[in-house]
Amino acid sequence: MGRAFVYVILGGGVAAGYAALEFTKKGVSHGELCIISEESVAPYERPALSKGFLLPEAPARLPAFHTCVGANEERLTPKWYKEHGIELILGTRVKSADVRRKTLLTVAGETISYKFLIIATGARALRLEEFGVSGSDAENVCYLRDLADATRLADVMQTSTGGNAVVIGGGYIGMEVAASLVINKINVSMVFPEPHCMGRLFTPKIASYYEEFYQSKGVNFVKGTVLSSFIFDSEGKVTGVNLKDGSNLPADLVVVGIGIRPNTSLFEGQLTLEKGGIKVNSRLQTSNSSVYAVGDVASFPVKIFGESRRLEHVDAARKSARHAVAAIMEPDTTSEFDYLPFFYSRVFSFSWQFYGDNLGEPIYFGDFSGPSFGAYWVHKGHLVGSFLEGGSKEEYEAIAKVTRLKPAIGDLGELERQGLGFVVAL
Ligand code: FAD
Ligand code: NAD
Ligand code: ISD
Repeated sequence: MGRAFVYVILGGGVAAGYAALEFTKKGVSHGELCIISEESVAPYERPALSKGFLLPEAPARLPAFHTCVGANEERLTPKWYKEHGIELILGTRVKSADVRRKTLLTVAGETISYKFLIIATGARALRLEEFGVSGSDAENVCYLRDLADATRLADVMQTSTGGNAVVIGGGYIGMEVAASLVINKINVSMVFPEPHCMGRLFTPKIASYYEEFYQSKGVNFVKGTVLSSFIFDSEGKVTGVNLKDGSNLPADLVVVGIGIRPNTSLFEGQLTLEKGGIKVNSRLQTSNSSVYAVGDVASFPVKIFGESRRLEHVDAARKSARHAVAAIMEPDTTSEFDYLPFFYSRVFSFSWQFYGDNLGEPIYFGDFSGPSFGAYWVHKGHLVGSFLEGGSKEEYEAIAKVTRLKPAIGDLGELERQGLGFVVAL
């Protein structure tokens, strides 16, 4: 049993949706393209799951956040795919791939062949079991990667109002879900090993701004330790957590956000890997010329840094997907992917954006007791990264534009004095 397509997108997440839109813009014909996804719904904007989806009132629900609304583009509903002759093969896990034969084998036993493959398999959430702690399957222990996880989390949250939640991990999921839990009137303790939250991006000074606000909302930070075991009741429900520092915390609900692993396993031994992902060139092409990789799973050359990176953010997924499609459909006129890393988050009424790299010395500006402040990172005499909380559209555009230019900085004190004025003036 088998089907053949010219173009196959493996994975039905953010990158898949943006790739599909780009294929239609480049004139793909009906019946040429399919998306194979383990998920049972058409591609959607994953960022909504830790934000709008968890609101107590008028929460976001599909079809409202199908791609590509996150980039103010058309909303690609199942009807849209049908109208454009794009086959959505949903609820279907691919269990093996043969890049030499150009085939994928699904769990149901179907062979799907392609001329061009775009790997958009994203990543999976790391499990506590991988750190030697068992109990992730308990009914009130939640992870957050896909719609099924978010639906379960929202259900458990509803039955935990007024109770206690323990959030394991102080990264993006930890911070965004903790804010949602507070908004849902649940008491929150956050447990993570680092000395401050968002250790991959924030400096201690930036982190303390957000931590102080979370504390004012009742959040209890337990830093420098990790979970050692769960405490269960007689029915297998978690009632608390034991920590490595010897303390324990009560829990009606546990949310785990301890990082991800890219879904590369189908291609290990067949394609070149790098930095935990699938290595691609500046056309998003893997070591096999018929196979492209985009989004969280791809390690691609970031020209501005002069090295390859694997980025786990939605803007990179959207743009790498579009670029790969352009490289496939218009190979002669598509230039190399020249991407400026962009990360953002929204929690409570905060909203920040970051561009570039957080390397070198941070130079702070603005009012750290007020609604808008930021930082530049200066490395080897050049501005390489910019962070801004509470900026206007124009200010965010300005920090992005200037960061891309990597301007030489002779006088750090002058940069500090000019603050946001430095980028607005350029
Ligand atoms: P994904 O969107 O993860 O899609 C991968 C798809 O592949 C899934 O549909 C999966 O089921 C499918 N798949 C995997 N293996 C197989 C297989 N073998 N067979 C079939 N299908 C398969 N980034 C930001 O920049 N800002 C945010 O605010 C933000 N919020 C986020 C909130 C949450 C809750 C999460 C989980 C992530 C968030 N991110 C955010 C990160 C962002 O969503 C990811 O970077 C982005 O989704 C990556 O897109 P992708 O298409 O590469 O992978
Ligand atoms: P993360 O890498 O942002 O943070 C992981 C956190 O878990 C860190 O604080 C880390 O120290 C901690 N940790 C690691 N091992 C631990 C352990 N054994 N016990 C306790 N803590 C441990 O990952 P995440 O928060 O899980 O997010 C998952 C993915 O979703 C990431 O790719 C992230 O970029 C993405 N995401 C992005 C956004 C955004 O960009 N706004 C929002 C949500 C999710
Ligand atoms: O939080 C988000 C986000 O960043 C998106 O792209 O939600 C989505 C869409 O905006 C949902 O409408």
